[in-house]
Amino acid sequence: MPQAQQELLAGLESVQKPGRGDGEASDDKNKHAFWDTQPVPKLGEDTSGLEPTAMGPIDPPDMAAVRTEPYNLPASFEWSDVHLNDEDQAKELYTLLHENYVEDGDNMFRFDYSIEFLRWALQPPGSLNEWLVGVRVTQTRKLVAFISCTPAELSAHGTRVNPHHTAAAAPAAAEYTKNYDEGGGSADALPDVASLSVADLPPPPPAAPTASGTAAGEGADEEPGLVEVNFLCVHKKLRSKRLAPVLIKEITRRVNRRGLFQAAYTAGVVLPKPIARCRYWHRSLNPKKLIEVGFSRLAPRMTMARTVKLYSLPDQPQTQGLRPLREADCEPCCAKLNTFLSKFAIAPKFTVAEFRHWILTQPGVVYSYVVEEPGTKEITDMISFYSLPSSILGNDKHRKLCAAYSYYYFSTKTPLCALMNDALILAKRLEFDVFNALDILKNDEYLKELKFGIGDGNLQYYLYNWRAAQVAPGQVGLVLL
Ligand code: MYA
Repeated sequence: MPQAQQELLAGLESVQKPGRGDGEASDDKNKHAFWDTQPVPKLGEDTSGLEPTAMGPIDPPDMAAVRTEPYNLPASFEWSDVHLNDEDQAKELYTLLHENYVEDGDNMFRFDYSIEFLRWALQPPGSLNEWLVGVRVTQTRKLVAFISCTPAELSAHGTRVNPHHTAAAAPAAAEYTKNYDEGGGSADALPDVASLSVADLPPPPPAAPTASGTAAGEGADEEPGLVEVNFLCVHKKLRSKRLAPVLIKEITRRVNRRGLFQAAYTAGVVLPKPIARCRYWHRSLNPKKLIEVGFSRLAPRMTMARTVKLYSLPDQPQTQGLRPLREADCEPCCAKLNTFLSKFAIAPKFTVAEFRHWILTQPGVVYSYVVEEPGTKEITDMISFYSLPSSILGNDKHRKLCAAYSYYYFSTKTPLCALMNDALILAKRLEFDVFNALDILKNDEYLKELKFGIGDGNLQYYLYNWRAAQVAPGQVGLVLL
């Protein structure tokens, strides 16, 4: 790659889960009052060459030890499931995340998940309202913290991530002797409610549209093996008060009560202990805007005109037979996607109902396309990307950065580079400013070739209560939103 282009690409800033971007944790960073009490490998543990027999659950499933009562919150705060089918509650969650969720390291951008996106991400087949865990200020009803999970199926190194637990879910009451402030989880130092901004509080929410504990999405075909945890968020005014460990323990309890003891999640921060450390790459689609908002910078010796030319794309997709994915394609495409993903060490597996939910195009949320063989009508390839804008903080001219993120794909005939080039063209036509991709799956086959620039932080992948050998990014087949 020419030097100027290399410099330009290197200058791309990333909007991603915050990452330290450094290598190994120092001794101090190795101390984790909460995480050191959890069933996860220690940071210092060498998990690079684990034998298959050493992989599996860290703590055996023990339904009798699962606490039946919710963890205690400090006075003035209470648990409150979030019902996304209720417009007001959906808006409240949107606002909490819009104002408090993940920012880049320089606090220039903040993820701005849309309400429709949140419904898509949090209401797949088998989802439960009780797994959309909110914390409200009792007096004002303000939503100030959140954590969520959804059911999924995953294999790690060829083994299903599930301890083959067969006990009935949601068992009868059992005594649980631990209390939440063991293990660094105390949240008793929270500030008084009065210190929260309560000027624009919404009225108390109306009755929930579905009963707590009922499915929030359509029914899953099979019992899930684990959950995927996401959207952990604590209001900025409640930070560093040990509320996050309480949220994590409460969602763990609720998942355990349903008979599940494993989870997958990603974070920009380094915690004990990543199973993979991955990196975002960024492909400019609208370089002028990206430079104006400080997402990228003009490389030395590059003019704006040359930069725009460098990133220009054809108007139309180039692959013959490329068309939007249709409902009727879901069954064969689900099988092909599962086959493709099964080659990765960390591999999700979808039912057809889940495939339909996750992959069928929903404008403004997720976009999917297939290549159909003209003669046989067989689907040979698939690409998809999702829409995750970011708020641009403190810029008068531009308020929103429109980012497309590479999602699931398979390719059996068209070269991946050609497919992804079409994804860029389609994303550009949909007026995205940038196309992001992690270095997972087979993405390193196209990243440099298609002029992606490397981002500036890592995204760590984690498994909860499952010891497994650490893998390279190219062995990860899982995309978390
Ligand atoms: S990743 C996205 C996380 N969200 C954000 O980054 C949004 C902006 N930040 C915030 O809202 C807060 O800073 C958060 C921490 C909420 C992140 N994952 O309450 P604290 C540990 C896990 O005083 P706060 C996503 O959503 C930290 O190391 N732990 O801190 C996936 C420390 O523990 P230790 C984290 O800053 C979430 C403790 O929290 C994270 O006020 C997966 C401090 O607590 C993090 N991203 O709040 C969750 N950040 O002392 C795990 C900090 O030990 C799921 N911490 O170092 C586990 C599986 C559960 C289900 C199991 C089922 C079986």
